[in-house]
Amino acid sequence: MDERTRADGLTVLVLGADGYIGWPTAMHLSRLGHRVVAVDNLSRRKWDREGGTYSLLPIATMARRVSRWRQVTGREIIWRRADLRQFEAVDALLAEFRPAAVIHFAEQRSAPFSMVDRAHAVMTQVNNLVGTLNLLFAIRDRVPDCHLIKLGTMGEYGTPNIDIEEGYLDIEHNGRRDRLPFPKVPGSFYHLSKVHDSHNIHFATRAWGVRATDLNQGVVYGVDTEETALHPQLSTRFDFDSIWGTALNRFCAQAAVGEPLTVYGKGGQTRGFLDIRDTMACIELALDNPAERGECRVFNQFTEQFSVLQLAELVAEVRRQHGLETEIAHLPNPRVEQEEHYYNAKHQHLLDLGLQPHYLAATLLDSLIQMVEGHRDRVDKVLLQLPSVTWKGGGNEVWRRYSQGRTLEAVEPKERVTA
Ligand code: NAD
Ligand code: USQ
Repeated sequence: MDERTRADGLTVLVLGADGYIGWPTAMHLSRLGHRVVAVDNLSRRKWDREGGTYSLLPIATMARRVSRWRQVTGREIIWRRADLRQFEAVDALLAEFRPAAVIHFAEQRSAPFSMVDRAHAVMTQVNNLVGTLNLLFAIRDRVPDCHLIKLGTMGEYGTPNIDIEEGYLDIEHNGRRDRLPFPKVPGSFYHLSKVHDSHNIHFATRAWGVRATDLNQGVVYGVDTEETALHPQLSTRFDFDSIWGTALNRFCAQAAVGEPLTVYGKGGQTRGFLDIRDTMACIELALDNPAERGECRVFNQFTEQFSVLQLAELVAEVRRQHGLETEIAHLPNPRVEQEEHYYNAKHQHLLDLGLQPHYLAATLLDSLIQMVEGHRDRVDKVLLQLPSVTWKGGGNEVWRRYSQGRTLEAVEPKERVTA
């Protein structure tokens, strides 16, 4: 038995368990001795097919993942395909498993995807808001004591010219004082969906006494956790295209194949970041220290902040140590965002609970670049280039024409995805 296994394992639903963070979390909690129910509607694989995108690391099907997990560790992860937009499905899951905690990752999480056109904006907000609302009602009626751990995002705050607090701000206005939700000015219809979710969750805690932890997470990087490293069929995704790939993933992939690093605009856009191993640790800390009944706790979940240009320079420096020069290109910014701004976001609560961060190291960047090099035959350079999805809409027809002509099967044989 693993030395960290708990005797008092909880029943935990992991929603969005087929995703980049959801799958490692399901395994991590299973290894800790929790009874894990992994839930997903596989929409992300469908969105990949829609846009001709794919994970650089081959990912196994959920059925194969859970059977490999059982074979490697002797542990069970219960797998259920369900769509959070269908209330009956959510209600049935909570009635059947009566979880002590629900960890909710199951949303459309790409800012560019939400900005393709009206249909994608509507789909993103319906998917995210309806799923979370269904969950809140099912918790109220089936498991009122259950702890909801919801993944929000640091991008909910935007880039205000004041320090960003953890969820709430003490305000004095016209001689009166109050503690109110921090004002939010997000930068895409996706990020807005998270703000709307946060308001709905906050209301449910006040109205019904739901316990909630809203984790405003920064950009996550890395693919190796103790559990994903156990077997190639336990790998998680690595996205590198302009719709799903985050800037750091893209820079690592671009460096690996000798393409210029695509910094949008000046590159002064500053964000919070954390290692995927710290995401696991934060979820564990939230689970072990639940919110009170009626409490809507907000933790800013990141460990360091970097500007986009700093990240590009870090990647270029790692290559330089191998004697390789990397070009940093400043491309026209397809997004509407500040390219130079003040940024100082607090992130103390998780440290107070005991988080011990893994800071971004050159060795980790090097290993990510080497991982891409090991799969360079799977890198489609077109996906590395400047996106045709723009925040103002102009180029989005091009994206649609491009994506319609491509399928996942066209860029890689099906058996490699599901192997
Ligand atoms: P992902 O796209 O890899 O995974 C999300 C999963 O949710 C997918 O497998 C998808 O099929 C599933 N899903 C979506 N809608 C669903 C629905 N209606 N019913 C059931 N399943 C559904 O995303 P990720 O990178 O793992 O992110 C997980 C969560 O963390 C998201 O909520 C995201 O907003 C948040 N987050 C991610 C990052 C990051 O850097 N990846 C940073 C901050 C916050
Ligand atoms: N950027 C580049 N070059 C690229 C790609 C992006 O300069 O090739 C820039 C963007 O313009 C932006 C910054 O990098 O200023 C971050 O973009 P990103 O694509 O790395 O991340 P973002 O769109 O913010 O979204 C990601 C996840 C999302 C999560 C969010 C956390 O996809 O699910 O919510 O990070 S946060 O940024 O804190 O909101």
